[in-house]
Formats: sequence, C-alpha cells, structure tokens
Amino acid sequence: MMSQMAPRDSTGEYLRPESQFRSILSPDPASSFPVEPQRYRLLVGLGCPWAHRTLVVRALKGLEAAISVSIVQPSPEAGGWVFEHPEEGCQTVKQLYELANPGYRGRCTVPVLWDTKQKAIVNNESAEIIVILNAALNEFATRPNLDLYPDALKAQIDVWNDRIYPTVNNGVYRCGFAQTQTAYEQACTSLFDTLDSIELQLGNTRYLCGNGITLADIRLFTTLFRFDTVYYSLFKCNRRRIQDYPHLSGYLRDLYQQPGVAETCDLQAVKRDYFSNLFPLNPGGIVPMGSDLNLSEPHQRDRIGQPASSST
Ligand SMILES: N[C@@H](CCC(=O)N[C@@H](CS)C(=O)NCC(=O)O)C(=O)O
Repeated sequence: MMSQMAPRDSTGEYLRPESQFRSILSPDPASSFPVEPQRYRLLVGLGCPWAHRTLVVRALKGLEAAISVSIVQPSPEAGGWVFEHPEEGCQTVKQLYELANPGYRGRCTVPVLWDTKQKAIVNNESAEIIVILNAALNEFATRPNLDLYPDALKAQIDVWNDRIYPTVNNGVYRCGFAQTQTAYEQACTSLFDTLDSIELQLGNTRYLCGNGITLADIRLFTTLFRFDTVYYSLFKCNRRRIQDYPHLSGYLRDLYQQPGVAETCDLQAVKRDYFSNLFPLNPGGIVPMGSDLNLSEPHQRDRIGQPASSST
C-alpha cells in the first residue's frame, strides 16, 4: 500500500517524481505563453505546501487582480484533486491534465499555472512558478518593487534552497514515507540538522538571507506552518517542535504576519487533507483535535540583525 502511494528506491527511501511542465511566461507577445493579466490561473489545494508557496508569493506581490485562483479539494473517491466548480467542463484536476495533454500518464499534481486562453499547463513545479510570479507580471502587481529573488542574493538563496528542499520540504515526506528504519532515521537526522542550522542563522539575521524576505523564506515557511500540527505526529518528525526553537518560532510568526499571508493559511484544511487522505499512515482517518497555533502573537524579529541601540 505504501509503495503505491510513495515511490521508493532499493533502500526504502522515498523518491519524489519530477514535475513535467516547465514553461515560463515571456514578455514576447509571439511566445507560447506571453505575459498578460487575467489570463493565467493557479490551481491550488489549501492543504498542499507546494501550492501554498504560490499563494504566498501572489499575496506578497499583490497579484490577486492579475492571476486568478481555483481551489481544489482532495477526494479519495476520485483518486485525486476535484474542482469546487467544474473547470473547462472537468470535475477533476486529472481530467484537466488529460484535456490539455491527451494521453498524459504522469502525476496530476498541484500547483498548476494554467493558461485559460490556450487551455494549457504552463508549469506544474512550485519552485519555478514562484520565480515566474516574482518577476514576470510586475506591471500588474501592486508591489512590483518587492524582489524576492534579487540578483545580489541569488547564490545565497540557492544554497539555502539546495539544503532545505531535500532535508526539510521534501525531508518531512522522506520521514513520513520511509519504508525502512534506516531510511527514516537518516531523513529525520538530516531534517533536524538543517533546522538546527537555520535556528543558528536566525539568531543573526531576521530572514535566511539578511533583513529582507526572499523565496528561500517562502519555501521554508509553508513547511514550518504545517510542522507542529501535521509532520510532528503523522510523519514522525518528532524530535522537536517548531515551537521549541525560539528563533524559528518567532520567524514563523513574522512571515505569517506579512501582508496577505495569513489569508493564504488554512490550518483546518491542512489537518483535514493530511489526516483524512493519507490512508496508509492514518487508516482510521481521524483528524486530531490539536495542535492549533497562535501565529498572531508578537514576534519581535524586527530587532534581530539591528545594531544594538546606544544608551547615551
Ligand atoms: N514538485 C511538485 C510537487 C507537488 C505535489 O507533490 N503536490 C501534491 C500535493 S501536496 C499532489 O498534487 N499530489 C497528487 C498526486 O501525486 O497525484 C511541486 O513542488 O510543485
């Protein structure tokens, strides 16, 4: 049962398949996917950490008027994501993938950046969709000057991403979907090694790469948001909670309190999606009552990395 849900290698290590649609938006009107407001739509599930990244960047950049959102729900009966309101006559995301790509046999994942004009998938890799949203649609963004992937910090952001993706973002899944004790212990050790390194970094700088939010923070945020409520128990990531780390917990509240971000966060949907739909990990489908977080409390992160104020 687990091996159907979670592909693995010969050591029992969880292997996440590659996303298959990897186009970008271009300013050239003759290109396959030209920049245009109100043409592209994000398909997202509120429980999904990868889709959540795209909602956070859309909110921070102020792209609500330029890019629409279609929220999908997980359905074990349909074997995947279903639309609240049928899209292009499709009830499920799988049908939409097949409509756009007859004969498609890959995974039908969210997020999807969907072209409503050509009825085509532009991109289904969250790490790339957030780069597109950061820069391609600035002329329609209410915060065009917010650059979450500035040239000067690209190398530093990429170093964090290259460590955080395998050990934290995908690392929690490697813990939860491991099929041997060794694979689990390796994943759990590298997960907490990285969280410990991040805790140290956040004692010196407000965000991962200094005093400004970058894509590295957003990619980390959506995993941290789910950690204590879902991954700690369901995925056995239980050596420590985010609440037990003074800097990481303040950082989580700081990001949550950025303009528009709280509105993208639905902890009840997260709990429901994970606990009711990962049958092999939680056969009864019982959704636990805890632990709800109060992320609206003060974070005082604005003092980190500032020169100590003089007493004279
Ligand atoms: N690498 C992809 C992963 C997306 C992903 O795994 N999404 C999950 C939901 S959290 C999904 O849609 N799974 C459905 C399936 O595998 O059929 C990304 O970051 O965009």
